Amino acid sequence: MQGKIALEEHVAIEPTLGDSQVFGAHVWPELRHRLIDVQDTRLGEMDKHGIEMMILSLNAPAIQAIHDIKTAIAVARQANDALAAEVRKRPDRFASFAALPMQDPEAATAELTRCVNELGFVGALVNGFSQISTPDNVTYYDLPQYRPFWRTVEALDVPFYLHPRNPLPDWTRQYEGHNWLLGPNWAFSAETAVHALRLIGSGLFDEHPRLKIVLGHLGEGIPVQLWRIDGRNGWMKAPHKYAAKQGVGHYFRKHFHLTTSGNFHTPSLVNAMTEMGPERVMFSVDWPFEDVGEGARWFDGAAIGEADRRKVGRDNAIKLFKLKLK
Ligand code: GRE
Ligand code: ZN
Repeated sequence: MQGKIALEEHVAIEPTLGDSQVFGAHVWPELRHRLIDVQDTRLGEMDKHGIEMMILSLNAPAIQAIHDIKTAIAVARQANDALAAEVRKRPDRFASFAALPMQDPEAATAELTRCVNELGFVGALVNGFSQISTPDNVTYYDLPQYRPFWRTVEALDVPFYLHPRNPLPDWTRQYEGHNWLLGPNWAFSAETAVHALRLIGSGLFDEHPRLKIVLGHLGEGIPVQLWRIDGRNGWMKAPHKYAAKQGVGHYFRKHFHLTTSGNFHTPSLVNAMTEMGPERVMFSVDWPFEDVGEGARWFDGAAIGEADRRKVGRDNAIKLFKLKLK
């Protein structure tokens, strides 16, 4: 399929580049090049595999792991200016998500506003919880201090991409002796799914009914668990005791959009489309950690209808991000 749009596609700047090295130390020269390159190899891969546009974002965990608040604010600004400069060179091929210093909710709100209103960014991509002031102070965005931030996200009418990061070493005892479970194999999804469910359970979406959240990797495992999350031994009639008014599935289907990033498996795609509706699933790769060619070849040949391929490959993203393409 020509004209695809991909939206979990990462770029690193000098201060965040090192964060990705642990995920590909054995192929670092190649991974490093892919992360800092925008207009050369990346654009070539897009041309070769029918991707008209990538929405760029910073690598992970990047800003979220900079516990010094002032530095987090400064590096986010530096990253967003760098992303904006790349988009300016090829606005027909690239758009961008804002990196945000969530360590300071007011600064994050101001930076998102600047990025959307002045730089033309189409949303935000945040790498999970933030470490604030000290490395072990882990903060999730369902907490009350983030409500003014969410009010602004809603008012700006831009989607918020909740992207994975690893849990901190202090919080990973269940993985002891099984480091292979960390990162994209498992822990990224487990961590991100819990964060998304925390947002739901906190009542955030009752307070802000127009928020739009994007999850990668076909929903970080949540779609296959939706029935069970709300089911809970139905005959016992034990309702959720949480702050939200409705069941989890209600909010997930109303406020969340999923991408195929790093999850090129047709049964999982079909399941996501079945649970969410084909309007809420969008093609993505997860460059540079995944290959554009592999993702594109899989998607182009996946056994889904052509009308759905068009929606997932292109039209849903144009609508959600209000992209101005010819
Ligand atoms: C990602 O961005 O999803 C990612 C990383 C590091 C390794 C693998 C991966 O940030 O999918
Ligand atoms: Zn990613």
